[in-house]
Parts: sequence; structure tokens; C-alpha cells
Amino acid sequence: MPINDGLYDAIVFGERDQVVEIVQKAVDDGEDAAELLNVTMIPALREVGDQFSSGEVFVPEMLVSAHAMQAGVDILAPLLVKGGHEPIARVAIGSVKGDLHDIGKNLVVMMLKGSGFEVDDLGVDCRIETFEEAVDNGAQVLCLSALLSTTRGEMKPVIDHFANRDEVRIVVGGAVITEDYAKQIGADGFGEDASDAVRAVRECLGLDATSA
Ligand code: B12
Repeated sequence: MPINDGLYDAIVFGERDQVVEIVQKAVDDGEDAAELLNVTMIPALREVGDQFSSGEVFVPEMLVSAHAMQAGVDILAPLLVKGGHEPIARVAIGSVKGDLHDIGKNLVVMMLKGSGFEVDDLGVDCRIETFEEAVDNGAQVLCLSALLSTTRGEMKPVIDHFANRDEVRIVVGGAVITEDYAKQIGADGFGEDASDAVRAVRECLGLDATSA
């Protein structure tokens, strides 16, 4: 699927109504939701990040683009989350303490749900107690998301907190996380993107990584 230039620009410029219109039309035309997301929408939001880095745009513009993106993702959500079978396992996911980014986390939630997991979405700015409560409620895997170099340091304290609880598995991810970093802090798994998150969660549960 080629990049959808209209949609790309609508996200970059934060044109929410236009995003809704274009995504809805694409869905009505039977376009593939995951491809639309991966080929056009995520790269568009990354471009906004690059513009922020180079001082071309500021936080308010990033926020408007994020809202426009989320409006498009909301339309795609039912197509990404199919579900309908017995849950494979219970997973809880949250952005770590101090981190308010949630678009990537929300995509991971959708992919996990779509792959048969029961998912407890803990939201953003999650403290250790929030993860602890999720484990008390039956979570077998905790997924931690971080987008800032200043918040990724919040992952290790969570991992250390559950170090003596062998039954709890921890998978980490987010733009500032690498496989090496995940190993360094003692995580059980690392996922590059939303589909890779499913592989990582399945693997850390000892399940075949590919079959859903
Ligand atoms: C939108 C955005 C915002 C929005 C967030 C809105 C929201 N509801 O999420 C707002 C405006 C609030 C924001 C604020 C800030 N932001 Co900001 N933001 C972004 C931006 C442009 C896009 C993020 C995004 O949604 N990407 C798209 C999603 C789909 O990708 P993703 O999050 O990486 O997720 C994928 C993978 O990483 C992975 N994944 C994610 N989580 C997990 C978890 C697990 C377990 C797994 C396996 C995988 C996984 O799967 C996802 C799907 O494929 C990025 C730029 C960028 N390049 O990422 C900057 C960026 C992350 N922000 C940045 C900064 C600096 C900030 C602020 C500090 C700015 C400020 N001065 O106030 C604040 C911090 C607020 C806070 N305390 O969190 C920097 C971070 C730099 C750094 N290395 O630390 C970036 C990189 C911009 C830049 N180039 O400088 N931001």
C-alpha cells in the first residue's frame, strides 16, 4: 500500500476532521487497517516528533497532531481488535511513572486484544502500586511503555519490585527502549512495535511466538 499523502499531511498538521474523513473513507473502501497505520499514520506522527526536535513545532502542535492521530486510531480500533475466543492469558499494560504518552501503548493494547489476550489497560503515569494491584487482580504479564529518556529509568524499579515473583513476567517497549536496554534492566521480554509486543508476550509465557 502506498503512503496516503492526504492522511499523512492531515496528521502532521493536526487536522482532526480531515483525518476522520480520510480514515473512514479508507475503511469503507476496504483498505487494510494495520497497513494504513504502519505505512502512513505512525510515520506521520514520527515526522511531527522530528519537527519538534528541530524546533519547527512545539508541544501544542504535537498535542494537536496526537489528537488527530487518536481520532483516526479510534476508527481503526474495531478492525484491529477482533477477539471472540477464550483469553490466552491476562496482561496489564501501562506507561511508566512520569510518562504521559499513550498512543503507542494503546496500539499495543489493541494488538494484544486482537491476538486473544485479556488486557487490563492501566493508563499513563503508572506507579509501582498500580502494577502491583494489576498483579493482585490476576495479571500474568506486565507490559511497561516509555517514550522519554527521562522516564525509561522508571522501568527497572518495577522489574526489581517483582524480582522474587517468578510467576510475573515483564515485557518492556517504547521508542526509547532497545533490546540491549531491556536485557540490562532484567526484563523478560522486549517488543519493537505493537505486533512484536504480541510475540514478546507469547514468548515470555512459553507459547509459540507466531501462532495466535
Ligand atoms: C505525540 C507526542 C507527544 C504528545 C503525547 C500525546 C499522547 N496522548 O500520547 C504530547 C504533546 C503530550 C507529548 C508530550 C511530551 N513529549 Co512527546 N512526542 C510525541 C511524538 C510526536 C509521537 C509519539 C507517538 O505517539 N508515536 C507513535 C506511536 C505509535 O509510537 P510509539 O509510542 O513509539 O509506540 C510504538 C512502539 O514504541 C511500541 N511500544 C510502545 N509502548 C510499548 C510497550 C511495550 C510493552 C511494547 C512491547 C512495545 C511498545 O509499539 C508502538 C506501536 O508500534 C513523539 C515523537 C516520536 N518520534 O515518537 C514525541 C516525543 C516522544 N516526545 C518528546 C518529548 C521531549 C516530550 C515532552 C518532554 C515535551 C515537553 N517539553 O513538554 C513532553 C513529555 C510529557 C510526559 N511527561 O510524558 C521526545 C522524547 C525525547 C526523548 N528521547 O526523551 C519525542 C521523541 C519528540 C522528539 N523528537 O524530541 N508528546
